Amino acid sequence: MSRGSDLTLLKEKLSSAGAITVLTGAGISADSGVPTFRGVDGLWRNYRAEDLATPEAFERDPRLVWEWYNWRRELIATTRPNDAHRAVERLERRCTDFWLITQNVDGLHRDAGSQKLSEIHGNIWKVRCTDCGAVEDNRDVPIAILPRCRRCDSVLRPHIVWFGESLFAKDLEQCAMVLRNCDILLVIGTSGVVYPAAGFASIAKQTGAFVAEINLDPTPQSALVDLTLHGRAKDIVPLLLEPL
Ligand code: BJW
Ligand code: ZN
Repeated sequence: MSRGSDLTLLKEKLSSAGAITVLTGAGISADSGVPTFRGVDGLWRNYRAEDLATPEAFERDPRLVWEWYNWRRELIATTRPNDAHRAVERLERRCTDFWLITQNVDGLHRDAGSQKLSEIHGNIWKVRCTDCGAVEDNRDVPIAILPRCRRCDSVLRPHIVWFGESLFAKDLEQCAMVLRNCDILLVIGTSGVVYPAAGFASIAKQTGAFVAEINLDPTPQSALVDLTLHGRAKDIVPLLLEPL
């Protein structure tokens, strides 16, 4: 099928869907200037996310991990939501049964006004005490290294889910519900290699949802989904909201 007829089909599906779930990854923020993890600009000082985003890396060298986050906080602080984030927010307003699952920690969906969302890997603008567990907002750029808890003076860490750590139970429960109950799942800008999110398209498919992927390139999920639109999220997602 041509891209034009795929686009029309997806628009028809969206306009008749009762429940819509959207899953986003780094690709949706790439158009705002946030580097993706597995793209050419995903390295920092030759480290990959897998080298730094682990509890072991933080235990070994918390300063190094915080320096990486400082670099990312500086970069993300200068970015703004793009047309794709804004279109996802408009979809939320248009559909009463809507949920957004984002793997992104940059907060750009919230900045665009999205409210019905789970940030399943956390948020770069929140910190958590490694001892008492208190979570608080922190927008310092740069953040003082090493940042310390105001309550107990222990070291703070980013409130982010690292490799080998479980996602928060409330997020997993919410995801299970919205994946099982949706009529359509839109998967936007994720490489589909990091679990558990990499399994979400398959869960929605098994329970009868129509699953569509929007990505620059094919992914491991492409064979499983009902339809793929190749291109930039900022160009394609707004088209989905145009009149049929
Ligand atoms: C565009 C575009 C444009 C570009 N428009 N598109 C085997 C089975 C199951 C699990 C595991 C397993 N082996 C290991 C695991 C566990 C592990 C895992 O999945 N590892 C894989 C690498 C294999 N998962 C975990 O540890 C998770 N916890 C968990 O599973 O707990 C239970 C458990 C533990 C241990 C063992 C088994 C079970 C936690 C995962 C937390 C991930 N956190 C990170 C880092 C956070 C650091 C930070 O941000 O500060 O989250 S990893 C990193 O990847 C980040 C992202 O959210 C995540 C996903 O990446 P994403 O969004 O897909 O980005 P990219 O760069 O990969 O892709 C971008 C895509 O966009 C590409 O496709 C481009 O083409 C596209 N694109 N420009 C449209 N303009
Ligand atoms: Zn504390």
